[in-house]
Amino acid sequence: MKSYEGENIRNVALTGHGHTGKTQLISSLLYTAGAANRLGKVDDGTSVTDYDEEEIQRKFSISSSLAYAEWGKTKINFIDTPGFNIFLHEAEAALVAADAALLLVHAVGGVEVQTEKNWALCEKYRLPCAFVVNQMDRDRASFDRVLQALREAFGRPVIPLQLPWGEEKGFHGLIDLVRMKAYAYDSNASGKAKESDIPPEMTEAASKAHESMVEMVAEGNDALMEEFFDRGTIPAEDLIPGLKEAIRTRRLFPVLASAALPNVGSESLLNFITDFLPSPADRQDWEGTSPEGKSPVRRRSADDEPVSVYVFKTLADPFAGRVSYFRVLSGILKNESSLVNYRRGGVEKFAHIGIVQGKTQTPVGELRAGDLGAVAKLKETLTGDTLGDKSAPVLYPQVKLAEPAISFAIEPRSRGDEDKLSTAIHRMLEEDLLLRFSRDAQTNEFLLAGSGQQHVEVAVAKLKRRFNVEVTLKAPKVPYRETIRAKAEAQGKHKKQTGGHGQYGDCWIKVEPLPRGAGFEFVNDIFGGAIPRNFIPAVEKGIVDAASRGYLAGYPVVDFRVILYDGSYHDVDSSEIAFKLAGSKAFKACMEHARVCLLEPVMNVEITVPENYSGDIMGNLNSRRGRIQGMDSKSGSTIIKAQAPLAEMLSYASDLTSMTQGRGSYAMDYSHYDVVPPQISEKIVTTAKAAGHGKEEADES
Ligand SMILES: Nc1nc2c(ncn2[C@@H]2O[C@H](COP(=O)(O)OP(=O)(O)O)[C@@H](O)[C@H]2O)c(=O)[nH]1
Ligand SMILES: [Mg+2]
Repeated sequence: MKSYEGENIRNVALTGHGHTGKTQLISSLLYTAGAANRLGKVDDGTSVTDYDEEEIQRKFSISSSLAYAEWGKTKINFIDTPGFNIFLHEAEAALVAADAALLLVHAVGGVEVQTEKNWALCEKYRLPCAFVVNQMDRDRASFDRVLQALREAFGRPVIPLQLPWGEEKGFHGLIDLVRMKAYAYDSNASGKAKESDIPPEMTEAASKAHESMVEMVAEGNDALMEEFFDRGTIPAEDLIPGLKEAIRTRRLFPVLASAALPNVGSESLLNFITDFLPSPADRQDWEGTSPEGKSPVRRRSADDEPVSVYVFKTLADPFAGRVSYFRVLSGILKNESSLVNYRRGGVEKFAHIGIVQGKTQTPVGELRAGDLGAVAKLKETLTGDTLGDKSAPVLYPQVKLAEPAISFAIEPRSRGDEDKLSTAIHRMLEEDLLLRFSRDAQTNEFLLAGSGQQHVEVAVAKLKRRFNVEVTLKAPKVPYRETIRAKAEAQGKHKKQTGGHGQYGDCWIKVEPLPRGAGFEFVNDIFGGAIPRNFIPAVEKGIVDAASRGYLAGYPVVDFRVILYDGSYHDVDSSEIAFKLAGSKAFKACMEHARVCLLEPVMNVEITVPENYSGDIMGNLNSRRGRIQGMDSKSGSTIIKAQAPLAEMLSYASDLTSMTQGRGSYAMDYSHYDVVPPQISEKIVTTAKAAGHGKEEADES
């Protein structure tokens, strides 16, 4: 394929609630544009972007994937994203690659929980966005009702650029409100249309919608407003640039209609993407810093800048190894070039760069600023890394994702599985930034944490299918943590005189609480060599190890600072191990006075139930230590927003089903960690101690 210049590229992410048809729509668009020689279908497992076996089997997208089509002079890169709550982090990580989003909305279901979440993500990343009301061919589909709901949710700047022609099964075409023409689609799912004048029965509705759209475009643009007042309308050649600008600056959010499966609307949508959505060249400069983070560095998305790329996705392929998906943020990336990884320091060779059509990669000679591609076998590069020209250092900020919400113990089925587990899991962690793997220091169980039960289940299924490692998933656990609420200081001294060589390590440390989410900080405040410099990392290691084993109930201690300020050593007897043990002892001694408490994850919960259940649901939330944050009603349903501790929500799925006879639904994601109330904390600590956790553990020294 020829190499496309930024101006002629569109990077479009398809986002939206699960099952709105994102994956199907991409397959249909590719077919219409001639980029695929048959119409791939999600339902047959033949779509282009749901190619992973887990996706084919479950019939929904789990990770983001790429596809492309050439349409006129333009290359369109599609980024398919998963719509389900528990995989939203995947969608978010991939948005960096996009210059605009198509937010799909179900023509029957309308605005759903993930519609709002994806809208919020577009807002967060300042992504221009258009709504596509898909599945217009379904029974009870209604463009008007969905438009109404979109306006209620997102306001007046939501404007239709098309009207559907025909309803439900009879939906066969579109009225284009910019060009004021009608397009009747082939019934053979080619996605191609015949242009004609607007049919008489639709002229009135079309004129009305056209006028209000023109008015909205003119509203934010003085020159257009004048023209509109003078002539009562704006000709298409002036309207198009005005509309384009309004979309780019997020002043207007167009609404389009489609039916991906019978392939009605594809040609119009491809035209919309090329004519109205911004190209990489239209975007603001990328803002990064120098690698050490001190001074700002800006790069234009242009070929004449030094090359820099950002890795937005990593795939762990059992055969090809690690595959990195990237966007060229600036400059031209040539095949076979070597770039510096400015996050990690090493040099990486980009041998065999390629463009990505679902699971297939096609080698290319170069990729220009704004384009997307992939490369296999980078040595140490992971998602979120910046790589660039060795003479032009830059580091772009990483997308900061949420924390895992739930953790499960997993047990290898056999000895063979246990041996392979750690390697396989570590490759999966590279691919999915929200998965966490650890080992419970007391029980020795392997723990796998993720955004929700299904997230962890999918990970376990992938382990088996891709890496041939079988594990059993045990009951969920709440990933409690511990933290301190007071400053403390103490000495840790390890001294032993047994026979020949003795052991001697001695340190004094202070501990201080840090704000939630700050993690761990170590400050070396030793003056005059009270502890030789080479032993200081050992002290830190001893503290980190002890903190990971917890103090109260065996959960990692977080959000605190340690200041190492004094100590002593012995010329012969001091060793790394002795200082490590001293560090660990000092930490434990500090904990006795630092008012240690338990932290628990608190979740955002959004529950949708028929109105008459809302009283029961709220009462029940109260009994789960929930805090109601807001209520909304929408066409007979009540939407309750609340925050509740994860520990109280583990069985919510089945409880909600029985409370509402299956008519309620909910979505939940991680919000923050909060202190566990004393009585509850006491019980957790007692149970943990009975299981052999916590401070009663035998001192290893
Ligand atoms: N009738 C009809 N079904 C569709 C349409 N688009 C998608 N579907 C079906 O809706 C389901 C979900 O589609 P999919 O593309 O996986 O949705 P995604 O989760 O948004 O990617 C599949 O069974 C599709 O065949 C459409 O326009 N009309
Ligand atoms: Mg999908």
